[in-house]
Amino acid sequence: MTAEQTFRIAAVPADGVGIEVVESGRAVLDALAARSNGRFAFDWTEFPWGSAYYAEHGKMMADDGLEQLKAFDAVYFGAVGWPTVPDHVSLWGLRLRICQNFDQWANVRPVEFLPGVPSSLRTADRDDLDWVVVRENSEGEYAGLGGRNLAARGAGSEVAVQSALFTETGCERIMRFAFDLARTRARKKVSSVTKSNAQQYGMVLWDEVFERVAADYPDVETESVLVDAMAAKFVLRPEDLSVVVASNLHADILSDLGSAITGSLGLAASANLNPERRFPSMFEPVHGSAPDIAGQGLCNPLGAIGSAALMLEHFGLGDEAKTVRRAIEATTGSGIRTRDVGGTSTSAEVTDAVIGHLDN
Ligand code: GGG
Repeated sequence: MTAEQTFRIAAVPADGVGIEVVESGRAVLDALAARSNGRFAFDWTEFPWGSAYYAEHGKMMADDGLEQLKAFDAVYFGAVGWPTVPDHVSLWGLRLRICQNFDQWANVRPVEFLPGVPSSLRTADRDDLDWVVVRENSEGEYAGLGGRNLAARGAGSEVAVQSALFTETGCERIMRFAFDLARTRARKKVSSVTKSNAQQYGMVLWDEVFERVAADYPDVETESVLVDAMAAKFVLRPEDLSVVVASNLHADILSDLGSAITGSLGLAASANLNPERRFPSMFEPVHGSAPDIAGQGLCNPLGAIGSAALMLEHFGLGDEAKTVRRAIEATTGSGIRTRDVGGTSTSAEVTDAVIGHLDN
């Protein structure tokens, strides 16, 4: 049967547990398509890029890899990083290469409490919190600017400079994205994060743009918080958060903190969006490749499955995204959980349970 709509997805599992969780996410999406009575289908192409590819070819992806990916509606990514390749080489050679070349400037990272998942922050009146970290994903501290005076290497006097790039355009677009997102949520609030007391150029520009953009959204509550205070707030007053917008580095750290305090990094989903849709967007769990548990069937596939739900939303399949999220909640709520969230289930058992709950 030919489907009414077929979405072409490039799967890039890459390294370690990325391989397992991408398999889980694909299984869930294929099960969903099989239940759609021909309304939609997914056409997958898998790319073998990553650290194993590097060992054979001396590069993390094919030279024409970006050209190949352009033909797809989305990229579904696993995780990058393996002990045989320096981390900065693997990250820049694959994940950041895709994000930056496809101008995926908005990284959306929802943080939420899931039923049955133990969290020390859970109390009777704080049981179903959720907030979203919006990460500036194209510049800031990860702009790749700087250098080392390698001539001094080994002499004990080497100097390295790593600059952060903040442009008014980059700041403004991510802030408008955050404000527009806040308008869709029950609590219309944007918290902006900086370290502008100590970093007096880029971060002060960020603060000034935030103030200017906020004036266009009088219906949205705002606050500006220093990153150290925001880290404390994540732990002490998460109920005060709705949308948190931060630079590449700050949001990278805060979103990991958010997922850890709601139970596990393995639960966290993310979308790297090119909002203009000139290039494919990329969907991936927040976690890395976890070499210590890779290949053992122990990793938590829910971050990757949640990322697949974000991809469904991107395809305009909002109801189906809700179905997947409900199935995730039903799974954790019924006690089917991997080790990282206090359970004993394998990755395959969790994946099967999610698929089993798609019909409910
Ligand atoms: N699936 C996400 C992933 O592989 N992350 C590896 C990593 O080190 N990322 C750094 C970053 O998020 O910029």
